[in-house]
Amino acid sequence: MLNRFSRREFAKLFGSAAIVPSALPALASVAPATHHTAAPAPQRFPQGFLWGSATASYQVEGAVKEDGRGPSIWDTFSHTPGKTNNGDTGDVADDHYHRYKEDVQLMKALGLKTYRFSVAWPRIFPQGKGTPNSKGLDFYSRLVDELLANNIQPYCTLFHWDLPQALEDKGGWQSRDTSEAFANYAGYVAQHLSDRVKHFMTLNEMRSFVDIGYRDGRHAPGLKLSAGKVNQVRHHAVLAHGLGVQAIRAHARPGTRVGIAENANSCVPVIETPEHIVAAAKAYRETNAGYLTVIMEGRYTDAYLAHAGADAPKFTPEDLKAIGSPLDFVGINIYTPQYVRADDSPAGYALVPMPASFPHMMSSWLHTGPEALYWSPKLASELWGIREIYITENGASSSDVLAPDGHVYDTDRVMYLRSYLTQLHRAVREGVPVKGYFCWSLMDNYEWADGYAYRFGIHYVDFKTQKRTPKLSAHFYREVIARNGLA
Ligand code: GBH
Repeated sequence: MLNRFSRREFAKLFGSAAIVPSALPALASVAPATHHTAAPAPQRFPQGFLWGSATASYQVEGAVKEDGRGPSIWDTFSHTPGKTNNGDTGDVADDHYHRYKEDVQLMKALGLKTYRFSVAWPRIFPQGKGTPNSKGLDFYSRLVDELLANNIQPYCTLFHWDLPQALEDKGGWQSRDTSEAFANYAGYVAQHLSDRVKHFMTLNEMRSFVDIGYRDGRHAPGLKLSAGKVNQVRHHAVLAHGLGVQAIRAHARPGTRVGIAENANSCVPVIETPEHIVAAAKAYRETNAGYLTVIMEGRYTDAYLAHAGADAPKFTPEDLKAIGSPLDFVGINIYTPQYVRADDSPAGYALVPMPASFPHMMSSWLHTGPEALYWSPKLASELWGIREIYITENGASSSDVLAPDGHVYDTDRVMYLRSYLTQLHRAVREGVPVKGYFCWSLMDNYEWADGYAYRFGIHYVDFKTQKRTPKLSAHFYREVIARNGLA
């Protein structure tokens, strides 16, 4: 069965040379496993594959008023009655700000090669811009030192949704000034940490904070803007990314690598036949048009602009140039599949809704479709010729309980991870250039509007005592890392 398409097919489909990069190394290296010397044994990953885990500042740190941190939109939102499950806030969270050394020991016990954390912008610039707060930077400097002392490579995200409230008060992501303030902040952090941090990601999941925060109102800042305004917010998000890339390159040490962590819509062909695969590729490009696609191609697709019509964002050619800045790597967060089928419509594809019976994890949105971990990096690398991809998040919520013997038997999370990693292995074996994988999350934490009831950790956290307990999934992941594979 044909499970990839040729360069000629791409050219025919999309026409433009911009998206049929002459390199297309991925295609050339998508060869039968026997030709791929990097993966020596079945179910083993290439030597040096980076096994990691991820967290985000507001979800784990706590200490929201410490060492000069300014308020973020999530402090405001979570303290607004009725906005979060049980009224939960990130005031204390995992108290990671004080317990980071203990948490690095959890990572070490797992055998992690890398750890992805985010910097809280309001710790560095309490007002969003202006005078930096050195005590804020000190925390991340201590964390980075602790990681390196334990042989764990730091991967640093610069924005994981905790926008300084002072900027929101001036329009937040509705204002272009926020994109510029982000670039200034990103350059500052890169300047000060790039002596030890070699990988930076600009923004985490633009799709989430734009659509859920500014359109649906279920995340901070809780706005329900009109389509035109949301399109402008989305443009400012990708612009912040682009200006951020430029600022990092201008201020970081040479050799610093810059990328992004985006939750691309993970299109999966309903059946792996050529027609559905081609449809999935078209859908991948169009349903990510306002995010990953404009970043990879430096232009909005015709269909995106046509669909927006009078609501299209305002932008300049310079904006697009910044947005399309070449990246050293692309991070993709992958949780659920979006099934796609071929269709006779002009678009050539149709999105297939999930049947009510489709299996999901504790979070009802988290449909369990492991092939997403195969198709998303594969389509991204083939569409845009990306040479270095990381799965910057993948994981699952489970209704974990501490058993009387003190263990947490999260067999469903183990099943989830095993089946997803099997698909990731399939991609890597075929030559899709995935270089690392970050499990979400190292430990249970503040799951945004869902509060503390939804646990994504591979370590169980007792939020009364802050005790961490490795779950069955942590033991499973440790075994995967130790053997660099699944079998
Ligand atoms: C990631 O989002 C985030 O980066 C991370 O911070 C988070 O903890 C983790 O995943 C687990 O959720 O309320 O029904 O509209 C994953 C993508 C997008 C999934 C928003 C949840 C909200 C579902 N998320 N979505 S709903």
